[in-house]
Amino acid sequence: MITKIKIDGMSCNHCVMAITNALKEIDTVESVSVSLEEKTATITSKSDVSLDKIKELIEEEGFTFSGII
Ligand SMILES: [Cu+2]
Repeated sequence: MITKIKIDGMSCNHCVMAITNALKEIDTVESVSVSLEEKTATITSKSDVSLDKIKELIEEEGFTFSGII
């Protein structure tokens, strides 16, 4: 399944990599595509991913989870 979320606070490719790597830590996640321009992350996973977990990982990296698109 595909989950697309909005993230605020990214300013460069380092931010993109930090979020990509953080979200890939989730067991069921197969791939993550982050867009700096759109301020989004598209998460492909084998099954449902926990939004609470996504939010927690993003906030641990210092960014803001701004909901599902
Ligand atoms: Cu950055």
